[in-house]
Amino acid sequence: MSKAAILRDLLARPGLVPAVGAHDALSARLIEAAGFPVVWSSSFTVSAAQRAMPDVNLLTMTETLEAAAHINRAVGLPVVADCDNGYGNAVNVVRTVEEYERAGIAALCFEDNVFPKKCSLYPGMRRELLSIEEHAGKIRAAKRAQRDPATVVISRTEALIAGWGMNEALRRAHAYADAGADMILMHSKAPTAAEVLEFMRLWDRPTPIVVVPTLYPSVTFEELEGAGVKLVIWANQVLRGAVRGMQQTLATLARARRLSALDPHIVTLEEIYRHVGVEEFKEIEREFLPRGVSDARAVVIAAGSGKSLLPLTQDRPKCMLDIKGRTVLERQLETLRACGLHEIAVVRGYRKETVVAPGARLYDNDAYEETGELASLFAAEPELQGRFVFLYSDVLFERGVLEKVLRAPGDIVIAVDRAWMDQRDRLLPLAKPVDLVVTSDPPRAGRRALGEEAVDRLVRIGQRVPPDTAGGEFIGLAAFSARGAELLRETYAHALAAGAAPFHEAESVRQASFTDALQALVAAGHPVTCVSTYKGWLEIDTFDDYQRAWAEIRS
Ligand code: SPV
Ligand code: MG
Repeated sequence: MSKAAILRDLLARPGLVPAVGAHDALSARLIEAAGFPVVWSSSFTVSAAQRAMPDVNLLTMTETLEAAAHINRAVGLPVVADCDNGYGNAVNVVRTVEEYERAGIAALCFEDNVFPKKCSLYPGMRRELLSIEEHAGKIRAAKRAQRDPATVVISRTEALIAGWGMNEALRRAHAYADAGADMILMHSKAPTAAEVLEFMRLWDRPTPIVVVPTLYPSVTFEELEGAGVKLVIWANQVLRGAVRGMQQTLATLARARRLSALDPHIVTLEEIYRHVGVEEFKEIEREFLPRGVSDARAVVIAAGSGKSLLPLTQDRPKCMLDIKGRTVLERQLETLRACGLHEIAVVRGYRKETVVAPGARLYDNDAYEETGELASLFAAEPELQGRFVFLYSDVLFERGVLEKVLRAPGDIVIAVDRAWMDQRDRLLPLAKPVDLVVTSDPPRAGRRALGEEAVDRLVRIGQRVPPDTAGGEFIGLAAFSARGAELLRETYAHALAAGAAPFHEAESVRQASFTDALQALVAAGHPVTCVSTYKGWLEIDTFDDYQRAWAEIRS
């Protein structure tokens, strides 16, 4: 059903139909949201709002059409377009009808002003009207030009506006109805509705009547309806309300010079997002854009006190330690950004005021003394929606390691260093706790995996994994898909609700490490993919590590 047919349908019902004037696409959308059935694309408000110009035919047909087309596209409602005097003679009217119909406009209104016209509302103007014959010819031309039989052609007479009297108004209305106009707009500048109501009493044709009560604003909907008017156009009040709103906003801003002073007077950003369809846009992105890393976030867990590095960590957490002029955290953020991850969150705890993380969102786990990494991760729960990367704040890794993790298939992916297998004998007995990993299909010891690797799944992870069974070391880097993130949230919520104690290697869920959550995911039957790396990372957990970092990092 064309919008013209929708409009015809509306007009065929008994009673008066209101049309509200829009000056742009957003105002049209607000008119629709407020429940009005028809939009008037007004030359007065479009000239004022879009060009700050008087309504005197300064805008061309194509400019006016562009405005009407934007308005029309923004709403599902039929639009009645103010086409002034058709921008010339009957020849111009034909092109106007063709172009407006192509843009999906339901109705076109042509007034019998000469070109260039002057807005009907301006006081103290000498007015000239076309001859009845010439305007009737334009209406016949418009009716013949329309392709959609439902398109509504409104013929407007300015006889009363020009002060030419009721008889001339009636003569013109009759002639235009005879020329085939679907509706007659009888404009009036009288201060009351008396003139228009008198016209309605004298009107003896079936052609329905349109009015614009701008200058006789106290007339009620019911009075017009009772008089048999079919369409009332509330033409410019939305713009005038908007101007008042803008002036008040500006006056408040000039006075307060602080944006929050405006809060009670302006709509929220969210409201604008709603009107312009930001959610729909996101939905399209989610559904159709290739999944790059740019939609992924990173969450760095930096809440712990780093006791193993005292006294270096007396006044700052480990991530704030300096290595050759840059902090560990700065280096991490650099690697993340180099891999296209720009949405970064850092969870602080110990000496949180010293954490400097430019461009990252900060979350706090103030209970860092009594809780574990998992609680810190969930301090940033809003970030755990959609794809995200997890990392400890005390590991530095090469970009290639992160890229490999991001490329790997699977909803939950962790990086496992296989160099462990070569070094195992040298490292035993372990001088410090290590997150050891048992996987389903580890590469053979001493062989660095090349090319396509078999899919290797996590079987067991933690610091209590017997070293002789371990096939690698977890490096503190993991990636979750949107589904993986959901599984993690569910697993955590479930463990919390069950009050699981112990929770894998931890005494309780509150004290759990990230690896306990991974073990819980495996236990619940969710596959965790292990991506092999061979060194390419270092951890800063002990003073030895810190010294090694200084030695190994070149710049
Ligand atoms: C308009 O809104 O542009 C109109 C109505 O044509 S009036 O301003 O009253 O002429
Ligand atoms: Mg107009």
